[in-house]
Amino acid sequence: MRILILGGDGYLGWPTAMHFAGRGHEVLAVDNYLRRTIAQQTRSEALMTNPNLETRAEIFESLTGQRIHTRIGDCADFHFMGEIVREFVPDAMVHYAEQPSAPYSMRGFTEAKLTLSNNLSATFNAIWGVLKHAPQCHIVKLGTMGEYGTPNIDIEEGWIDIEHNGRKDKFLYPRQAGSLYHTTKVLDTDLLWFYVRTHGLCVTDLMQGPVYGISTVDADLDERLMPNFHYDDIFGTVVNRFLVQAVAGIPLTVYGKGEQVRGYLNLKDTLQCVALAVDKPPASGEMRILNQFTEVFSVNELAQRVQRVGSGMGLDVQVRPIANPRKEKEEHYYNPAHSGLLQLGLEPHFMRDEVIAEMLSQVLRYKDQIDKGKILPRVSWNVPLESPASEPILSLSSKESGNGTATPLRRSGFGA
Ligand code: USQ
Repeated sequence: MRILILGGDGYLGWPTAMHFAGRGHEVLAVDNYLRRTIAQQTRSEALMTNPNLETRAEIFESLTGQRIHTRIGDCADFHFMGEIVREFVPDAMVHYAEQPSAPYSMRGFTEAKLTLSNNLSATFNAIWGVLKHAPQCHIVKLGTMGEYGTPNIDIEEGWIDIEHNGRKDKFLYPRQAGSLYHTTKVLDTDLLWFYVRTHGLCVTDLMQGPVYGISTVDADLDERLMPNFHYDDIFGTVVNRFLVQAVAGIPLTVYGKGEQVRGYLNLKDTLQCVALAVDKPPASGEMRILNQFTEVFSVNELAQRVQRVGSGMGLDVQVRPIANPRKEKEEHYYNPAHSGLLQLGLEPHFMRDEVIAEMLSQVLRYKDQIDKGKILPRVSWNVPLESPASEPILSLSSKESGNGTATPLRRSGFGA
């Protein structure tokens, strides 16, 4: 198949590109390095240095003989997006090309606007690229479990049957996201559903939980092929952050009461899920929504697991709850359905102690590269309105480098 990967330089996009190329597909990976730019501007660079997309593709080809085509450009620009789809005519398009950080989206007006316009424009352009140039193409869109929020009822897989005044109908499951980033994913879903209804697009919307891990079959070939492993407060997801904190001897940063429950999955399972979605598409005119995670944990459970396994490896792992910089329920009901991907054939890699130990061992190799100033939260959900609209994204002064155990970094619109 011809598979177009939007956001092919990302934590998930790059391993996905290698995964499909390794299975013999013709792959085109597209990216504009937005995440790299934001990471530099907010001092949130990944733990390992990752060569750029073109170089990684060359390294991958030299090691495996398999080619990944690359193009650098902005999916939010329809001139670029339309040309890409017209030239490549994909059978499937995997869409990751979004600003993926909830904290970044809550930092202030500039960041909120960038997140909204980038994410919605990329999705809109992807839809129109397909409508105009590749109408048979299956769009596999990465959504998020965060679209649903944490309602006090069971979460269904995308849809809910409602009976009202004696009549029944089926609707998108109610969405109530907890950050502007997550809200852009809700809006993406609505856009896709609109074009499925009106133009018969073929869409899979994957509602993914937080992903963890560094290792994939292809990334393990050479460290230059590793995914971008972030541990900072902006791009790092909670499990990856806890692994790095455990290795660096920084108390694990449980936010608030730590009873927030989410559905998690190993990076290897993201690859499986996306491949299953591509291999087994829905019918044209169908919007298939699948909840993409393998097991649920509270933040406290995650911290305890990392502490137990890390201590067993001789690490000094402490857990220290800190004030929650986010607005989210810290104790809540959580029971999301997730049978769709299992039915398609997903074989989960669960977060067993050996898996945590293996990830800690990998991070230990990069211990000297950990910047302890990147750990504490710098963005609060309470203060973004104070951030002046014209303020540049960020230039931290050297005195804000921090030591990882001091007071969180503070400045107007960027406090904790
Ligand atoms: N948390 C802590 N301590 C930390 C970091 C996070 O307690 O040091 C907590 C958060 O408050 C939250 C939970 O851990 O309750 C998950 O946070 P996260 O940062 O791992 O995940 P989130 O910001 O929700 O976003 C991540 C990805 C996003 C994806 C989402 C799936 O960055 O792209 O959409 O996971 S989900 O969370 O299911 O919406």
